[in-house]
Amino acid sequence: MHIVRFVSPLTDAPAVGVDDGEQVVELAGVTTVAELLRLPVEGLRERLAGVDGPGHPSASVRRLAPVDGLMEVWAAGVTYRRSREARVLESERAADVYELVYDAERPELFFKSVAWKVSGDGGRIAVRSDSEIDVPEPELGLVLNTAGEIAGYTVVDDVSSRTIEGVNPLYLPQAKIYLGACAVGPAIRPVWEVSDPYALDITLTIARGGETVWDGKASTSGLHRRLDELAGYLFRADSFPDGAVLATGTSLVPDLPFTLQDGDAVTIGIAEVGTLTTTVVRGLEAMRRPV
Ligand code: DO4
Ligand code: MG
Repeated sequence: MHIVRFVSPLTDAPAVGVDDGEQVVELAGVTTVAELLRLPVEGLRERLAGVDGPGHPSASVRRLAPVDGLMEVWAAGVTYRRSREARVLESERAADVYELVYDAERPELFFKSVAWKVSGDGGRIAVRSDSEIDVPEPELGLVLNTAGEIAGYTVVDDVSSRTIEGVNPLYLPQAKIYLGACAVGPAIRPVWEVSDPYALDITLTIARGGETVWDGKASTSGLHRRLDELAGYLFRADSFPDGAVLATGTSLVPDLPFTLQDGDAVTIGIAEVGTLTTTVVRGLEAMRRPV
């Protein structure tokens, strides 16, 4: 079962429902994911338990990113050995900051996106026009309720400019936060349905003109941190009245000088969680253009 945010065929407005793979049943009286994240995990489980049809055929609904209201997207960094190695290589002068943070007690956490800027499944992601090397970062996303409990899991793409981050780590916000840099979806898998979040396969495929130009596979078993530790640091000194999504870092980084190009199709799969597909555009104007 997945919690989905979608365009209701009845009202043409965003709605929230439960998808069992065959049909999506709208949740009566609930219009945002944020409302569900104000419930404790047990309350959410009870709220979803009795949901029953009739619904809309699952294949026919247009999914939206499962992020709304005052929800924020945050991300953890250098949580896998591969991320540490790739950043040490791309960094022009400050390679040791990545080695230090990998081993430090306090994790690296950074702000990624407000809700309205997040792209969903079937949407667009962007590479900046002032960057030459850009990559998707496929990451397991923790969906955290207002109490900081893990309520579910989703797929996050922490799209990043390696050019800008590589010049100076203080440029990280410009490398990581811009229109088109964050995609989340296609839905949320409730926490109680995922048996072992430390044993999930993650795949990344980048296709160009119908041909695969990069693909790779990893597993959350390589994660160097505990998930509740990452969530705990995020909630230590901050408040999230509508909950948050916390991306847990990447372990799939194409070797230099691979870069995303305009028109590439990026597909990220996480076992038991879902598959998120987006298309790359180049530059702000292309990202702003109506679909
Ligand atoms: O330290 C920079 C960002 C790292 C990151 O985004 C990741 O490891 O996924
Ligand atoms: Mg990342």
